[in-house]
Amino acid sequence: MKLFKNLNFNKLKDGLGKTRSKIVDRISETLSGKAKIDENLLEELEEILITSDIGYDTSIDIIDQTRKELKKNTNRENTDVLETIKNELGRRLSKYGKDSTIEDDIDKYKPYVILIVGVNGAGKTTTIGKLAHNFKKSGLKVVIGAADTFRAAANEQLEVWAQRAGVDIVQSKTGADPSSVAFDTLNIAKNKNADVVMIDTAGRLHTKNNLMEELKKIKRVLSKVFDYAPNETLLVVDGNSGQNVIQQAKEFSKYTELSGLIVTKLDGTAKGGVIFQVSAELQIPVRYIGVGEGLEDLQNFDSESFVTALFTQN
Ligand SMILES: Nc1nc2c(ncn2[C@@H]2O[C@H](COP(=O)(O)OP(=O)(O)OP(=O)(O)O)[C@@H](O)[C@H]2O)c(=O)[nH]1
Ligand SMILES: [Mg+2]
Repeated sequence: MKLFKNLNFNKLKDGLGKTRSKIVDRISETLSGKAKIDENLLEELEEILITSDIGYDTSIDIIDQTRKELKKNTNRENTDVLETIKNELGRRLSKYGKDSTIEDDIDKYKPYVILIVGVNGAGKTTTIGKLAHNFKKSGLKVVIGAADTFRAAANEQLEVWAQRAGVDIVQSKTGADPSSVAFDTLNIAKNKNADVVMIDTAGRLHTKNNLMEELKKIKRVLSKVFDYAPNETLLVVDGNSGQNVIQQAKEFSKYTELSGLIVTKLDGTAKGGVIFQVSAELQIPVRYIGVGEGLEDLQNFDSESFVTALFTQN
């Protein structure tokens, strides 16, 4: 099935403005006017990468590759260092999740079940609203479950998003067992013959053991209705969190197997470089990225477009 994929290059390019200044502009400035690319210059570039949330190991590795490229080329002045760094970054980003996307697999299950997890305020509920909108636009029947029963306002917030997207929502009282909401949601989705189910969960600190155990219970309950469920457990992380994103992702994956990442708020942050690090460290794909607060602002993640957008000056 050919599904609608939301990818607006200009919006992505604009959204990545601050990250571009931090990475690409600094590299360009360092390179500009330098006739000779020597070891000092390479070290300067390495430092720029390390301080751009790309991660220490990745940064060292990229400069090593650049060094090798330079050695290969007898005429060093002709080596486009910026282009080499761009290619190296792109290569790392495209390593995971190239084979298939959620959109490719969604019609293989009915319903396709997506569990959304993450720390407080990462953007889970907003992302579910935007994703529901994208799926609906593709002609899919969507049901979302409000398994964040922790916060009083959580139901209302998800309900507003469900209305905006024009999809069904299943909810319960504040304080209800999140697993029971998840269970009801899947049964209702079954009766309605829905194509996709998304389960919203309460924000939880990865350091709180009992809350992390609760996620396991939600998963067990989902698999009681459909033995294959959930198809996806997506961790939502806030791009502004920089290095904390890595820590969160590692901790969550200790408790629950994650199938992919959603990185939000890339529009306002200079720390977008973290996307190069998180996928490599966790060895799972980035599936979607948030580039704003509106209904249209969740894009399918495509590594090539991301790197091109990041390296495109106006
Ligand atoms: N600029 C921008 N803001 C975003 C994006 N995604 C989410 N937000 C904002 O981030 C804030 C938190 O979003 P929520 O969706 O409520 O986050 P949550 O993870 O559900 O939060 P809890 O349920 O409290 O854990 C809201 O003000 C959103 O509008 C994004 O891609 N860009
Ligand atoms: Mg929420």
